[in-house]
Amino acid sequence: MDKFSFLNAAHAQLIDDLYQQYLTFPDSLEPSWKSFFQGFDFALENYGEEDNAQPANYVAENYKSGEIPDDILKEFQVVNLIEAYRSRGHLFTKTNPVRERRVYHPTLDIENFGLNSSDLSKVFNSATETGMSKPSTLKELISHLQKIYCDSIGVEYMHINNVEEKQYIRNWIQQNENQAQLSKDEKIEILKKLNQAVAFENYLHTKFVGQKRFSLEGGESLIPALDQLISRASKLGVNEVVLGMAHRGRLNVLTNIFQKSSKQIFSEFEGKEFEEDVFSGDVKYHLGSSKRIKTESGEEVRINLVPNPSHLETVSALVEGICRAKVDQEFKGDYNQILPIIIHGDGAVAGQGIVYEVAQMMTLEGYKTGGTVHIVVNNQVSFTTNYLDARSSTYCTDIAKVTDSPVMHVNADDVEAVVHAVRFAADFRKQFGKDVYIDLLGYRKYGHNEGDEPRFTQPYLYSLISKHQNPREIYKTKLLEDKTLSTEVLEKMDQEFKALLDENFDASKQIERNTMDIFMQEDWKDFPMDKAGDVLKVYDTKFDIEKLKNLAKEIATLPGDKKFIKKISRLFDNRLKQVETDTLDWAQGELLAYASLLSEGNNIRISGEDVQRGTFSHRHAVVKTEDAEETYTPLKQVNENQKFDIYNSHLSEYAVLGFDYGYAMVSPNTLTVWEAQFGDFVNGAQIIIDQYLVAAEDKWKSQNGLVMLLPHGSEGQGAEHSSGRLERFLTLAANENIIVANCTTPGNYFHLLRRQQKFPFRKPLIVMTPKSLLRHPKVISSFEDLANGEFQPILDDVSAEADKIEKLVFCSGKIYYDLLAKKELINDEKIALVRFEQIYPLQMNKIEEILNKYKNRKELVWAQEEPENMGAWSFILRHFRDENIQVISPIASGSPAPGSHKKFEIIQNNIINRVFSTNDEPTNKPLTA
Ligand SMILES: Cc1ncc(C[n+]2csc(CCOP(=O)(O)OP(=O)(O)O)c2C)c(N)n1
Ligand SMILES: [Mg+2]
Repeated sequence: MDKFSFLNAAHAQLIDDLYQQYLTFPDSLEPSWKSFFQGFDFALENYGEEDNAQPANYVAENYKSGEIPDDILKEFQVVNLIEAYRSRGHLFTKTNPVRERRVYHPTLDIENFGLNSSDLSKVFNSATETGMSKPSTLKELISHLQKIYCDSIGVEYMHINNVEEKQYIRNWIQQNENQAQLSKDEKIEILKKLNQAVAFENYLHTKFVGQKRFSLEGGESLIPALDQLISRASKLGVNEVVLGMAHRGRLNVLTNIFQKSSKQIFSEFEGKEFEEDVFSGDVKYHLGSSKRIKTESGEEVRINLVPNPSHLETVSALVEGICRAKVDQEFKGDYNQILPIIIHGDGAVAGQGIVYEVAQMMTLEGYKTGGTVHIVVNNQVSFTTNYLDARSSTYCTDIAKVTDSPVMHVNADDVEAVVHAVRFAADFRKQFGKDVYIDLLGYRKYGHNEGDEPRFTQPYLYSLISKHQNPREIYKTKLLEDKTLSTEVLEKMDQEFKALLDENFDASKQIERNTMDIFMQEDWKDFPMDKAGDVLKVYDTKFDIEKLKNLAKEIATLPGDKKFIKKISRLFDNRLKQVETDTLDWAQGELLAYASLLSEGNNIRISGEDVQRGTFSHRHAVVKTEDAEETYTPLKQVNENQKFDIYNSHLSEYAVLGFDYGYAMVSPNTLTVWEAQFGDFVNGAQIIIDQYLVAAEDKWKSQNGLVMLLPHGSEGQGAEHSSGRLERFLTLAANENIIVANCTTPGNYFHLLRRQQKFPFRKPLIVMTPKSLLRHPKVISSFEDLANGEFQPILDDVSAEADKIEKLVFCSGKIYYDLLAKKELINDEKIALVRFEQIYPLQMNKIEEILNKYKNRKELVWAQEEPENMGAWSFILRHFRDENIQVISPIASGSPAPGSHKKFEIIQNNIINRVFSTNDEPTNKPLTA
């Protein structure tokens, strides 16, 4: 490296400009430039001449003429060295407990900065820039920088663009040379937690040989880390912690942080079932928990571990949603009272895309949570895959760069450094409300699980690991050496904990059956789990008609003192006209459901891509003034005591659905709605649906009232944008785990949404929502329908004379209006069109009644516009095994809809004609276009 490269690169004008900036706002400059000019000022003060007081001139002229005094040049070079420690020091740390780190170039050797060993004893002023109290020798300075930047903690923060944040971090780590300062009591507490972590794993290892537990061994310092993070955060005002983590170390966290009795955990290892047979339960390392604990310093904190599926990283979106719900509802907008913590594996955090989707939520108005502390249990391996095959980025935590978040890479064997790092995380998060990452660099003592042989794939690494002391032994030795504790005290601590485990092991044998620890049970006490069948009961969703009319007028009226674009004014005028003429369209049905629920004391949250306006421009829940783009949200005016929040999300389905599912998980009194742009995009979030939405009640007794709106229906828009994948939801429906609806009237939609909040329990509701029906002249309801009606899962054909009906047609959704148009066109009297407005659970008694009523029918048909292998047909067939029911649909297909509009019309007409055909062609034959 050219020893003067830093100076050579300097462009004279640029330097002058920057110097002026430095003189006015020194903190607005990149730290390297700031240091440069500080060095320059220093040099000027000591060696400069008045008429040459421009840094660029000074450097350029003197460098050219070779007249810069050597001392000044050296000072600049030392400034460069300091900057290099700050920006690259993390590459040269002692953070890997079991193997040598990769070598990065250029190194921090002083020769790379134009310095040499003869400079080591020289005194440099710039040392004071690094927190040293006075100018110091280069040797002292390097030792100081090594401690701050290259010891057990590597700090990455120079990528952050905000100068204030960088300055804060620099000051924080410069105190006490970035080494933990702990009292004797604190050290004992840390050892106690480490002891518990190690002893717990050892115990399971010997008592339940070869059983899967996903041991934390090699990363046990996670336990004191969490303990100290929670204490520090609670001292800073946090009252509640929400933790998301995967398999690794979860049992240890449940026992040693969540105080779940090891007796219960041991009994689960013994295979004791949960008490309630109706729940299928889940493996022990997926269960959640909620507890109130007291920290060492006496603060009470509520801590929650979110139940999670095997799918790595999925839980992180829920953690954020849960925290946000608590901020909105319980902590009245104060983000400092709750702390989200996400624990990742090194493989998962680098590999799973949802990590990025969640990271992007950090400052978004509708999704922020005041900063998340991320801890990566980095055991340098992912199942059998080496880190070099697990990512292209330097660090597994490089996602931190996306949000300008600091990272601390810590040697997990140095538990004091680990504690120091998490304290930093709590402080930084509190100060700036941003994410922080802790990369806990350890190893994995055994295979991926305890039955695996790690030497198949990493024989050399595991030969090193097998000889490596565990972090407890390392810390004990340290405490003995620095005389914090005596051998006797240490042994007593070990024995006490071992005795406790023995006692619990014996007691676990007595347990007959276990009770499941329910996540956030306190929030659900008013919603006891109800038995199957309740969804089909009638719930009173009526609403006073006069009040409803007033609400309708209120939300259709724009403020007179604000100016909106013409189209908006017209749209709202039209809404008022609908109110006057008692012809309410789909949007009014939806908005009035929200307005009435708000006025009854519910909160509402709606989120998804472009939901404020609505993808199809029907909702306009938020409008903007013409000149200033000031927002006006009519529904916010309805009830000042309730929240109506509607947020356009970032372009993510997986994380946002996970977030909103999490939100609803703790918000029974908030109608929480997520809308897909088009129904087919829901498949990007399939993991949330499969692992949580349909299964959480079974696995963890967790209720959730989330509403999913999925625009659905063939309208000739091409192969996509037609399907909310109704068939998938129906395949996943069982034991009333979800409700699936496809309504055809604004009135029924109004009652469907209101019913969500009237149930004495909560169930996810999936609605296939319309597109063209939003403006269809027949898709209107009256105030009477809304105010005095109820949700009707099945709509019989009111125009049909039962005795005349020869063909009974069951259908659902938009196709009904196409069929109706044809029926009216040909004045048909032999066909009855019955709509399934709620497809799951089916209202079988009503259907039976209908089947009996049309006793002269010769044919029973299910008509759908989805291809035969999609839509509801398979589900219908399963439910009408004993009826001779036939299908009329497009033929089975790999894609949900035809590519061209023309083809769509042919197919759609074909189906309609088929339903009304009087010829003898059997209707069970698939139709081709
Ligand atoms: C989405 C997903 N893909 C694959 C798996 C299977 N799997 C379970 S653990 C694991 C390795 C995880 O590695 P890492 O994140 O480093 O965590 P560790 O087990 O090392 O603690 C894999 C691939 C999974 N659980 N989830
Ligand atoms: Mg790993």
